[in-house]
Amino acid sequence: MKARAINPRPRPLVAAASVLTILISLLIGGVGSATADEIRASNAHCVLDVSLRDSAPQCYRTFDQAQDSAQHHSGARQPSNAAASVVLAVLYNYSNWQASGGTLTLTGNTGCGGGGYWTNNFAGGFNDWANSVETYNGCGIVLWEHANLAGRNTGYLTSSSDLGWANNITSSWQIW
Ligand SMILES: [Ca+2]
Repeated sequence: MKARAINPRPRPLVAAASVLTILISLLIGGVGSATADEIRASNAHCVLDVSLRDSAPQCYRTFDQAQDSAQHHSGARQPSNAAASVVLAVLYNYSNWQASGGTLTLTGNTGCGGGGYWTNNFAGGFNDWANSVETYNGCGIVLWEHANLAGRNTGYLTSSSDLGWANNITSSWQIW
């Protein structure tokens, strides 16, 4: 179900700020366009640091560029004070981990298994979007049908080539 139906009155200033941040990220990353819908349509490869409060996805044209950024291998894009990050999970728009439809890489400041735990709603471009997932660094993920961990959930997944009933309908997640 669309997040809009769950939360019929989103805070417009927050939404506008998110779109602006995504726009800036896209310009820096070189993908080009602006809105969450355009991120979706462009099959962008985005990285979100879930350990930072209110962080926005950084988006790139290619999966390799996104992974370089996620693992801080790409010096040119890294702020000098950036902390090391680890990949927690990669979500794919398509089944079978096909990156061509766009990806969302979730990173944190530590892996799982040592108490790492995160939860969030999917940003606009990634709501009702994921079809497959792979997790890393001791993590697993639970995907929920609605925002704020509501509705049905997938159970704890470390890897799934096809989310089945949950394809294109999940709106929030937990990782630990
Ligand atoms: Ca999809």
